[in-house]
Amino acid sequence: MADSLVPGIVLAVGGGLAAVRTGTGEERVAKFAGRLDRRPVAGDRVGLLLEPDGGARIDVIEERATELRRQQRMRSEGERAMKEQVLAANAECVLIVAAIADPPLRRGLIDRILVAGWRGGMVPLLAITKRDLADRAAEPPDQVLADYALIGVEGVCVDVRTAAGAQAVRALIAGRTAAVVGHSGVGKSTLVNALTGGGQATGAVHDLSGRGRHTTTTATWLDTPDGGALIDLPGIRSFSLAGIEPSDLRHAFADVAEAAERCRFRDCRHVGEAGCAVAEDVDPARLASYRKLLAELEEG
Ligand SMILES: Nc1nc2c(ncn2[C@@H]2O[C@H](COP(=O)(O)OP(=O)(O)OP(=O)(O)O)[C@@H](O)[C@H]2O)c(=O)[nH]1
Ligand SMILES: [Mg+2]
Ligand SMILES: [Zn+2]
Repeated sequence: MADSLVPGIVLAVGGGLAAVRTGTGEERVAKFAGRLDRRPVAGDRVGLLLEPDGGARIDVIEERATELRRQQRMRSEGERAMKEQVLAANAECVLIVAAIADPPLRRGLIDRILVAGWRGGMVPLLAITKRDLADRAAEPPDQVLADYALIGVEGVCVDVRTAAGAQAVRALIAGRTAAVVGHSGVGKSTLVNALTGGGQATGAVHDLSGRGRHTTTTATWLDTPDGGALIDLPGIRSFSLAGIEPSDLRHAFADVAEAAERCRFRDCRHVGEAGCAVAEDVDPARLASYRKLLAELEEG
């Protein structure tokens, strides 16, 4: 990094500007240098040129240790135009948040984030929220947690609004940096607030003030008191995978891969062949999600 630049971290990006924090803890609003070859995102480590008027300019974006990427459909350029989008940089973990109910839990979405997280170099973690709504759950949360534990994903099921729930999520993250991802309204900001000491308005605040539901619109980096940080992300409705090969699915579907070794036929596609161990041993919800993703990747 050139002598005149100071190191900083990107806290949030919006409207062609970034909120950054310098190594000395000072926060500034920064412009982007014209020569940047990509857009900075929350979590990026950057080299800043500090301007005398209190502004700053991002001159360098350092190589990212991890990246959470997806494809985004471009509204302006017709139905099929897709663009790669980096949601967060340098998080050690991706905390996948899904509610038991309201909105309903979607394994397909969890699996997509899981694949993208592993591919991007992050440790995936699972927080199932709204435990208090268990009587409305389509499937028992313990079953969901057990299925993911089988492939090495640690998880908890909590009511985020309780102290015990927040503590369980805190223990899961264990002082690391985590990008917090999931469908809108599952409780991401609620848990980020609980773990960072608040400061951000959440649904509850807005419900009280009668302004309707609060929705996070910008990825935001927030420190946790235990030395880690959380990147609170806007809710996602869909998650299209970017830069993923079929072979990248093996981590997220280790249960399928393991059973496949016991199929009678070496080239078994697990679609009704005799002696198929996958059909026999793998949870049908897991298998359905795997098939859907595989078909999509093979098509693309
Ligand atoms: N019953 C119940 N409600 C919860 C729980 N966690 C969060 N909520 C409520 O769910 C609503 C949405 O919470 P948020 O934290 O704003 O959700 P979010 O995931 O950040 O939503 P987006 O920013 O739109 O992506 C709020 O009214 C919360 O109070 C929970 O464990 N149980
Ligand atoms: Mg939010
Ligand atoms: Zn098979």
